Amino acid sequence: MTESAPAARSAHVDPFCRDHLPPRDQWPLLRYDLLPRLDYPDRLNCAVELLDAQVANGLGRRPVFHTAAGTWTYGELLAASNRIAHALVEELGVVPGARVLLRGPNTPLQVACWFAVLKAGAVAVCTMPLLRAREVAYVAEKARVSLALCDARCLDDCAAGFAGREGARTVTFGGDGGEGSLEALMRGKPATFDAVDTAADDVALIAFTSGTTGQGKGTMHFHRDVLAVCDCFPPHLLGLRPDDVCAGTPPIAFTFGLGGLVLFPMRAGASAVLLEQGSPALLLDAVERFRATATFTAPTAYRAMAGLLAGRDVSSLRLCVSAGEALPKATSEAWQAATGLRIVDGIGATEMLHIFISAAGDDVRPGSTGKVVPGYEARVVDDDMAEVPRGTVGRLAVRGPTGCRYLDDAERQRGYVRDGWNLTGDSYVQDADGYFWYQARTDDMIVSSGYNIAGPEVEAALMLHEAVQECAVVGLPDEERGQLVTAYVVCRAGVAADEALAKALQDHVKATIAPYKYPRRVVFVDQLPRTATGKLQRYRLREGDA
Ligand code: 3UK
Repeated sequence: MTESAPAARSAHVDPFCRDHLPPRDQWPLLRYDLLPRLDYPDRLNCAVELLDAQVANGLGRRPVFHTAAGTWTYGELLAASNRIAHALVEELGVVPGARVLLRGPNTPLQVACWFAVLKAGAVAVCTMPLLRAREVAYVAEKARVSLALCDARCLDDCAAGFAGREGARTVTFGGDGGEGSLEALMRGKPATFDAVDTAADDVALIAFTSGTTGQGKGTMHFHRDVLAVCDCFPPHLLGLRPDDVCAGTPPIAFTFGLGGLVLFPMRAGASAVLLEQGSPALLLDAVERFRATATFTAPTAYRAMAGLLAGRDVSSLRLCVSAGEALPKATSEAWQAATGLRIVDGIGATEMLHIFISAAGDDVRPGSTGKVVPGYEARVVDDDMAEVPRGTVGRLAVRGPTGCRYLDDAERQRGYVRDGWNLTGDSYVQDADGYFWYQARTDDMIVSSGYNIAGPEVEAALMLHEAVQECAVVGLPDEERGQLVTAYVVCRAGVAADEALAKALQDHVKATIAPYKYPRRVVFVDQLPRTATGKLQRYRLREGDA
């Protein structure tokens, strides 16, 4: 373990991140000894490793990003990011350690900005395009941001979110390229840049959680962490090759998207399709048009795409990765029936940066998330952190080369990290073969008449019914039972949502899983409340906000 090794000298001139990391004794145990390749040098700039090193490896003329507007090569991405880095340092006063907010749909230029920020030794703070001014203001304040690089199309919320910040400046890109724009500031700058020699444990990015329950939390990740996620899950489960073409819907502000669409393909010398809008239908279009070999999206999107495949050619696909929410067995089977491909499910978290439990190929057991990813350790524990016997429900605890360090939030830090383990807030069962079976978010367990009922299990049963497009199952307060198992159901197009269907769904659940788990109330809705990353907001349903 490198834990006891003295930290390399930080390159940060602006000490904000270092000063707002949690106290060392509240960090998770960071383990680099579980895989030989995690033995990184003390000085490391992950942007150089992912980009400059690949051009040095001879990939300069190879494609890195495909969009409707054309293809960018690794060499073009390198040149653009170097010019932007010059603009940041020489025109915009960015010093190592400064936080730079990035905002916009997934585009090559936004990714070039991301690399430029890291090369300048600064810290990237990406925000979802869906965030509104109030949320931008929250992120900017929490991370003390004074510069934003913003796609011209999202300027309004950014400018409004920055309005009250003294000395704060927003620079746009992707617009008309006029005076003051990023393009104007880049003009004439050299295509080479001496990247700041950061310490492996200098903060590289602050990722905000999507906040299923309230204000997002800022999670801090080091340069080393960015490489670690590239070197654990992808090589062991995906085996990306230079001719792979990744495509997906998540924004790069969601670390699922950052990994799947930028970090993982680039570490492998492969390319990715960047979509400015991420609907299931647009993802299918992209797969066909760019002959994508790998997709990264959420379970609901696979379920929707399975119904849209008629007349489509998705024969280029060889890998489909699902994360963000539990992948219901019904969705996994529907996708396999339609494409012949088994979805690779994986649980990740913003706090952990990326995926730490997964399974691929013949190792997949539908309904299970998989086994611990090489490089990580995972176990199911009780409230005293003792491992529970296999087959018993408990809390998921993980550790490995990445882990939770909240920005300036001692209370939540104590909730997420205990005894050096990260507690993700999920309840799981591990079976005798080492597979992990998702039950529910710890705070989503329904307790009805003394029974513990996992909402997602009831959802999985409902989804086996042909009338159901999507559903969410929560416990609503009930005098008699404590909580009443309540199902919110979105029907497939053309299905009549009536009493008779409600009864049929209840009977179907009773016949599929233990009858006491059936939804005593069924509510038909047009859509379900979701976060910007597509996650169900069960708390809103519990608060009666359907
Ligand atoms: C839930 C899952 C069951 C789980 C994420 C891949 O989702 C990501 O990060 P978030 O911070 O949310 C974390 C929480 O989401 N979850 C995610 N994946 C699964 N539950 N099965 C899954 N496969 O509650 C977890 O604690 O938004 C996912 C990569 C990077 C990510 N940030």
